[in-house]
Order: sequence, then C-alpha cells, then structure tokens
Amino acid sequence: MKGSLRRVLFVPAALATASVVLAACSSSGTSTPAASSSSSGSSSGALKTGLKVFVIPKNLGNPYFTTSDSVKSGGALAALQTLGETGSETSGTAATPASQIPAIQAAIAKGANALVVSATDPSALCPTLNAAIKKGTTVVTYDSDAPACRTLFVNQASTAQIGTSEVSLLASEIHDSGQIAILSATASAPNQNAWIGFMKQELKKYPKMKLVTTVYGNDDPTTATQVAQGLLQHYPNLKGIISPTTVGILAAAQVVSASSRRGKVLVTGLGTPDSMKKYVSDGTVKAFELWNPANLGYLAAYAAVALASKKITNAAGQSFTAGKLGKFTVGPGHTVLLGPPFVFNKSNISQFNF
Ligand code: RAM
Repeated sequence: MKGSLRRVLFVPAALATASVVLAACSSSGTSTPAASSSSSGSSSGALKTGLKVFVIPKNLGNPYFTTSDSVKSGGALAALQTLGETGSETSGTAATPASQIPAIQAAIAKGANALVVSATDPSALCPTLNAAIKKGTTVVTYDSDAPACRTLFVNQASTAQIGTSEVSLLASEIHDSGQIAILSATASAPNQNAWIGFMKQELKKYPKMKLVTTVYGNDDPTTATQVAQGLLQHYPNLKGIISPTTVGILAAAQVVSASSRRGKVLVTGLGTPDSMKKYVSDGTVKAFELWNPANLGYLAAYAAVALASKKITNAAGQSFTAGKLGKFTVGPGHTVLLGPPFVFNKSNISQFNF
C-alpha cells in the first residue's frame, strides 16, 4: 500500500495510539536538552545531532499547541529529544505577530539552526523569517503557513478538505438551511483565513444556508467568549456556528451550552476531543473535526532536522522518515501533508484523550 494511502486509512488508529501514548508518558517541560551535543556532528549520512531547534507556536498557553509541541504528548519536542537535538518551545502569550516576533528574533540571536513556526501573520513575520533563511537557518512552518518566507510547510490536512467538510458537517445537522456564523481566530491567521475561503466556496452549494457574519475571538478565551455571546444576542434565528479554532469552538460551546439556545444553535469546527466531550454529551456539539496535533508537531520537527542536516531539500519528491510516523514525501509547493481531518462524535469521542 502506498504511504499516503496508508496514512489516510490509518488516521483514526494513529489518533487512538496517540491517546494511549499520551496516557503512558509522564515527562514534561518545554525544553529538551540534547542527548549528546555535537553541533557539527554528522555521522555518515545520518541526521545531525545537537542542532538548536526552536518550536514557535502562534501562542503559548493554547492547549492545542501544548499538545503539538510537548514531550509529554509526543509532539515536536519529543521528536527533537529522540533525535538528540537541543529543542525548546518559545513564543508570546497572544496569538499576534507583536507577541510572536520577539520570540523568533531571540531564537535567531541564540543561533537557531532551525525554526518550526506556526505563523500568526505572514506579512508581519516574513522580514524576520527571510533574514533567518538568508543566514542559513531552516524555517519550517507547521499548522499555519507563511509561503513567502519558509523552507517547507508541514500541513495538517488538505486546506480545501478542512474548509468544505466543516460546511458539510454543519449542513447535515441543520438540514441545509438557516443562518450560520463563523467564529474564527485572529483576522490575520493564514490557516483560518484559508479554511474560511473554502467554506465560502462550499456554502454556494447550500443556497438556504446564510453566512450572517464572521467574528474573531483572537484565540483568546475571554475575547472568544464575548464574541460568541454577541452572536447569540444579535442573531436570534442563528442555527449554527462554525469555529475553525480550538479556542473558539470551546468558547462557543460553553456559551451556547449555558444559554437557552442549547440544541437550537449547533456548534461545530476544529476542537480537541477532551475539551469537547462535555458539549458532545449535552447536545451542543454533534460532530467536529481535528487531526492529531502531537503527530503534526512531531512530523514538523523531523522535517526541520532532515532539512537542517541536508538529508533532504525542499524539492517535490524528496522523502524522509519521521520516526514512528513513517515515510513522508515533499509534495508540490514545498509542502508535506500529514493526513485528513478526523470527525469526532458521540460514538467515538470517548476513545480520545487529548
Ligand atoms: C487553534 C489555532 C491553530 C489551529 C487550531 C485548530 O488552536 O488557531 O492554529 O490549527 O486552533
């Protein structure tokens, strides 16, 4: 079976495995000291060890990125630890370029060999990231891309598939009809904006579904709660909310669940199973999607190390092995694809712990 097909078919199993691994691991921390440090160390075609790799999510404190990045969850820092690199996670606390850029600059100043970045805003980040690339630093984006200033993008799933499936999930729940709203992350977020673009395309197939507004919770729980409350106040006939952000979908579910509109306004989007269990069980959320965030971080770290070790280039057709995840091949647009999103609902959510 071809690698990509195998990954497509095996995603639920991989997710289930991740939940077992999550339960079994106990180490924690945001930094992984190298097993052995030899910055020039490259043993006959092997990956280099002792590389300084900085993992820079949109923001710290977002449980999604804690899972994608941490040793405990088997994310990016776990991969770096296994490979003998010096890995650390750094960013600001707000999902904004003003908060993220100082962390990127500090990583470059510390002599980063590779950066693994989820971009808050490509146009704001690109001058800094391009300066790093010019100095020879490998820049891998994961989760949220900045196409003009990275070596490679590790994409969680097809952008089109995420956008279209979000709409079709909600459509099936509200019988293709009624007012809907989108509660996004920040207005500059490249991943959410790309998914929303495909949602709008897909909505053309549902003439009775009307997108009344798109609001932004900025991946901040307080702001997301406020905008979710605003949606219920301003749209008494609202039938559904799509929130393609783990922070937003949780806020929307909490607000709807606590209101008299529970079960009348259906919430879907991209969420972590642990944060959604309560709302799937009380009927606020019927189904939602996500990929395995830990696998995404793990894959991005392996890609960064393979590139920084000059084992691969970013050209289409280049292949590398990402430890327990197996072989991946660079596709068009200097992109590596993890797999399709997985749909969680009442019948399967109890199997997942992240
Ligand atoms: C939030 C972030 C992240 C996104 C997930 C689904 O945690 O905005 O970028 O991929 O949601």
